Amino acid sequence: EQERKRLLPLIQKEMSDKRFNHVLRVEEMAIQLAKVHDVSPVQASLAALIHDYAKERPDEEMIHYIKTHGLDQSLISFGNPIWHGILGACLAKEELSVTDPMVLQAVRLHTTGAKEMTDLDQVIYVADYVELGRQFEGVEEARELAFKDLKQAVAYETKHTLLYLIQKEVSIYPKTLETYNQWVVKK
Ligand code: DGI
Ligand code: FE
Ligand code: FE
Ligand code: FE
Repeated sequence: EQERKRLLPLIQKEMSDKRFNHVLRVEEMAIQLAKVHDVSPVQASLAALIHDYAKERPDEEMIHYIKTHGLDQSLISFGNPIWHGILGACLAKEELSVTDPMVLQAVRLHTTGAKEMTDLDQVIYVADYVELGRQFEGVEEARELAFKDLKQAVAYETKHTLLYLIQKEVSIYPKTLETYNQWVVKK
């Protein structure tokens, strides 16, 4: 696609080779998952390519952006892990002229998930977690679930991310808890 060709160099110059290679692996995984789960591979590719676009911006620049663009000010007490998806969606629109609201939402939610997630949101959330470069205990189970049952893969990722964050005793972003309550808690 033409759009992909336009974006690749713009994305690459924002990040280290290591992160760019992660982005390409997320794209590969997102396209595969999209095909299995009846999601547009074009939207999956685009969202994957821009999902970590803001990840290497300096903290001061991100804080300034949050203060001046009417974003939720409680964001400031978190940090890059929580900022980069939200700002990534904003900056991809402003700087890369990506306009598809579905793609931008998938980028915005890719770290925390949300109570309501479209199939595209789920594909990006999960593809980031199970791309072939990821190595952690349980990644193979998560990968298998990603192809078999996307919703269960979202639940698995949410539960294990939360366990990991709690073990580290770091703050939990409210949206991460909302995702847990919606996707993990048995009803
Ligand atoms: O950007 P990536 O490293 O590819 O992956 P990501 O955007 O999915 O996650 C970035 C980090 O954010 C990851 O280490 C887990 C962390 N994270 C997810 N939810 C929360 C969180 N960190 C905090 N402090 N609070 C959260 O609620
Ligand atoms: Fe990310
Ligand atoms: Fe993720
Ligand atoms: Fe990522």
